[in-house]
Amino acid sequence: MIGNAKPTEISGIFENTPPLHYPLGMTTTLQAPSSMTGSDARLDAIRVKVQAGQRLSLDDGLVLYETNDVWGVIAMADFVRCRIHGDAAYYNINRHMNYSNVCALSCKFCEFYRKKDQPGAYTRDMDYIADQARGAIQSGATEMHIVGGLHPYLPWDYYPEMMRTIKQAAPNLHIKALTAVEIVHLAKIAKKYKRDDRQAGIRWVLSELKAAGLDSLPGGGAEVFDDRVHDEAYKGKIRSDEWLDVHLVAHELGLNTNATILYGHIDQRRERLVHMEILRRAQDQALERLGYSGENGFIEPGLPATANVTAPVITLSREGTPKPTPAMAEGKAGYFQTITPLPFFPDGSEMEHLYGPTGLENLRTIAIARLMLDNFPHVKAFWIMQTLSMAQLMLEAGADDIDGTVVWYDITKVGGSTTHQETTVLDLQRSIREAGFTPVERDTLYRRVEREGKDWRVVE
Ligand code: V47
Repeated sequence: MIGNAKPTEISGIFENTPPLHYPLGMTTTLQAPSSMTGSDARLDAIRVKVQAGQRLSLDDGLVLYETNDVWGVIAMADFVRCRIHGDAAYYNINRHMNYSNVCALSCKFCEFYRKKDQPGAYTRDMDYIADQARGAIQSGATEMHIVGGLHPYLPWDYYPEMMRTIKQAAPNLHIKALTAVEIVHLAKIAKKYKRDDRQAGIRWVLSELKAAGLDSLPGGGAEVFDDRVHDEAYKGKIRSDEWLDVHLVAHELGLNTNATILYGHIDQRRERLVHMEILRRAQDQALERLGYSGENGFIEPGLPATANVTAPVITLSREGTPKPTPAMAEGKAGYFQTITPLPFFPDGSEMEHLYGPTGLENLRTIAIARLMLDNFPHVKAFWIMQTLSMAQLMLEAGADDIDGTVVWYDITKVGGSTTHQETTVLDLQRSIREAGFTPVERDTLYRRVEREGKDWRVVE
């Protein structure tokens, strides 16, 4: 993008130069950057599918990972991103909070967890939690993002109490809390977990938490949906089938959720693509419930049983397809809002000997997530893990969201940072504008927010 000029201005200034970002609703042909045209003929067929909004196959995904023409891949992702979102790029004002870092598991990639009596172990009481909630609204936050370890001793009652405490202190604060892994753990400690009917226990937990104030689920804990990777890097954690059960039940209860993929450790690129395919089949199911009808699109043969293959194929990347909205879901169901690719950070983990992915691999993975997850409305470049500079570039590579002000973050400490990892609204907006997009403050459900100081309201 050139300066802050809008795409239409650019095409006006430089005749015959296609705009770098395609405004919402603009019909145009997808062009490879001229320097790259013809550099990898395998991308031509993929470009045709992308232009038509057709679903890409796993083999297409592998080409996107293997090609040297990474800028060709990025141009396609930018095209899809702009077809869905125009020049909008989202951020929010939020707070992350960890109620405890004590965890029964010892995942090899994780530097966050502590054992109960280990130095640095903490568990927050309700006074701390209420203080955090009050602090959040005083600074104008719309969302509290809460996760913790699988605490072996905290009683079930702690969790609904945490929801009620926050809502009492800050009634308008959206509570996005607890990964699928924690939800299954809670079903166990509440003695509601039934091996032969897992969804029943999950339903009980989510219904109770929703009644106490839970508004949506974050996407953590998905890692990579693959048994080999699971057994080597996070044995003991729930597998993909249970992670998907939690999100399915949450959707059925009308809660929106997010998804993640934690890549760049011992995973292989094909395993990442299978993970994405499993997620997009789960989203097909959620969108079908919302009333989207299917097409005869592509269905990958030979997927694990966790990928539901009975739902029709539904894409949002076709010209003119409406995005799902909370209003559409009202009374019907929830859906996946966002995919957040999380690059692995080795520091402080048991897998410290590994390198972690490079910047280019991160850019490529964001772009591929945008292209493969054709039915996810949003792709988030989480600036805390990607860095703000890379997140800014990722807005040009398929991402439409960079998360929020965050303030405290304890899961990863990139580049030796501490738990205080805060950015300002001005920095978020500046990064977005410089990338040629229009900053849009959103709430957790991606509704536009209008504000005066710390007072805000949803406008759509
Ligand atoms: O569940 C843990 C991952 C997740 C490491 O839903 C690591 O909007 C990289 O899920 N290197 C927590 N990743 C973060 C998360 C998230 C963040 C922002 C937004 C949303 C959302 C979700 O971080 C964990 C785990 O998968 N993680 N350790 C690591 N060393």
